[in-house]
Amino acid sequence: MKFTLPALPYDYGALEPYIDAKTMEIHHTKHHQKYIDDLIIALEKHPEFQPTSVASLLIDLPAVPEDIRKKVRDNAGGHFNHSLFWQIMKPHGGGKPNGLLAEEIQKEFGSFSAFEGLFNERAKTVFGSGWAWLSVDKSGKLVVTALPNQDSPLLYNEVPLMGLDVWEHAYYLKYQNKRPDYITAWWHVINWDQVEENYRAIIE
Ligand code: MN3
Repeated sequence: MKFTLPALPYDYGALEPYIDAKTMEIHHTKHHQKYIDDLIIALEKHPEFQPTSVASLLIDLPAVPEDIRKKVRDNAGGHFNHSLFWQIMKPHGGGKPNGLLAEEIQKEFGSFSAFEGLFNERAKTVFGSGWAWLSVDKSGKLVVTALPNQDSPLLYNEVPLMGLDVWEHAYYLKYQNKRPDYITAWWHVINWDQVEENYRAIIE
């Protein structure tokens, strides 16, 4: 299994003015790359252990050799989470989801704006570094959660549809301490078609 940095599906400046080009470039080529590098270094200690995918490491973390488990949790998490993050954004994104996902959001949270409010609240109140998530739990229900560090919903038996990185490295250059402004801006770049596709991949 080779772990490599996925190419962004758009240019670094494509999400301007909501997310600036410099932040995107550093985030992708330095931060995401570092998780991959550190994951590879950790796994090199156990050549007998051959994971089939980055997701499999997180879904079955107890199968990972104990002495590298924490490093794998953090760095496979970082790799998986960022790979998803790039996909669920696009230039001229935003708006609202359609189809099945829209129906399910309505059913679970009452309305799209109630869902948005809950998600924003989770994202704002992550203390320190972490992510806000929209995931599907093991009973098939949509859930909004906040998780610390690079913890993936996969660790908790949930499959993420979309996540918002609220580590300072994701917004500090442009927004400094104003995380709520970054969160508000981010809704303009969500790729709802991809989020819907992620949902269909789970339920169909
Ligand atoms: Mn990040």
